[in-house]
Amino acid sequence: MSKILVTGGAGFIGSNFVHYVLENTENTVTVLDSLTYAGNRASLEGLPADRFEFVKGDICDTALVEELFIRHDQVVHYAAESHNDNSLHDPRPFLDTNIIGTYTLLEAARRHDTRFHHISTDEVYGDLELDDPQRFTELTPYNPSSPYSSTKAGSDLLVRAWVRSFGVRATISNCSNNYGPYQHVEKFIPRQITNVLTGERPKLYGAGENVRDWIHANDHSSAVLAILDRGVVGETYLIGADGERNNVAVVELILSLLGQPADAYDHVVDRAGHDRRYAIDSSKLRRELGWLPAYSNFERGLASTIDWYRQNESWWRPQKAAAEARYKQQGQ
Ligand code: NAD
Ligand code: TDX
Repeated sequence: MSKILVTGGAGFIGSNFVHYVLENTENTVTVLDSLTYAGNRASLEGLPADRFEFVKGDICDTALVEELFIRHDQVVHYAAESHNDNSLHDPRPFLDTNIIGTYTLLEAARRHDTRFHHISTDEVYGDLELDDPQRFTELTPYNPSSPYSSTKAGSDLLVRAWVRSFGVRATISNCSNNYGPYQHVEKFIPRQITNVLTGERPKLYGAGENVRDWIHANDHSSAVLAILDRGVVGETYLIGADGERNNVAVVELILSLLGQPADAYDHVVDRAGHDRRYAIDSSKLRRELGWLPAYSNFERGLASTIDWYRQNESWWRPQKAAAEARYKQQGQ
């Protein structure tokens, strides 16, 4: 049994991980989260009080981080500024949280010899052409495109340096695009679902040909647990579920699942520097740690995600107007 500290546990993937750990293991969990616009305490409601604690605070706060590392065996680090579009308009918080925040945690892991798992993204590898037969592997060179992905790449490199220089017991995972419950409505899939639910049309950037490799958040969580249990310190593992789809196809599926005509969407201004395609080869994780995704049917996973947004309007409603106001300013 472990005491796990989860940074960013009030965000989308972190909160899914916390639910997953408490449902599937006997471990206890403490969440450290500063509750930025992306963090939501309501994502952590109903958890067992004897195995779950919430601490509101910043990962850049050295004294608070020190106090928390003293009483935990393992740290899983999800906290980040995570949205590419925001990073194009105001990069500074991305440097503070993704770089300085990760540095602050690594120094504590070094002082306390804490097992540390760093959550990262496939975006550190840049993008692929639509017709490239290759997918990203652990050996693909780093080539990030946006302020967001460059700060994530920087944080990965800090972790690698702290492993090599100071012997920190860390692993890294780089995962593809997640979908599922508790995702902020600024992101692609929840934005389109909640647009339709509020009588608006989905908004596709540019032609909508860009490809993302979708994985359900629960499959991301099971992979992270496998790495915490059986991963080799110093190693990087790519996480993906062979879910490549272009954005038009995803919007058409959302429209059809919600009973709307397949062409009831708008094209809007494209994202600056928009990555064409991400695709993950997760064979190392499957081969070495025996991991397999459970959600092999994207349409079924998307349908249950749509149901969740239908049934949890009180969770997403308060975010919706502000997120759309930001997009409107950007012509998106
Ligand atoms: P999110 O934006 O939904 O959640 C981020 C959480 O971190 C929020 O709860 C926020 O309050 C918290 N946070 C931000 N700055 C903080 C700080 N300084 N101190 C403490 N807490 C802070 O993000 P997400 O989509 O859940 O992503 C989580 C992690 O997974 C990120 O590291 C991201 O890079 C990575 N990732 C995301 C995806 C994806 O598809 N969303 C894919 C691969 C990797
Ligand atoms: O309204 C939209 N219309 C649209 O066409 C939005 C919000 C997005 N898009 C496109 C842009 C991308 O091609 O959809 C795709 C997905 O967009 P996002 O949800 O913003 O995700 P992405 O930029 O791919 O990054 C996500 O996956 C990798 C997460 O936000 C990152 O945190 C993670 O690292």
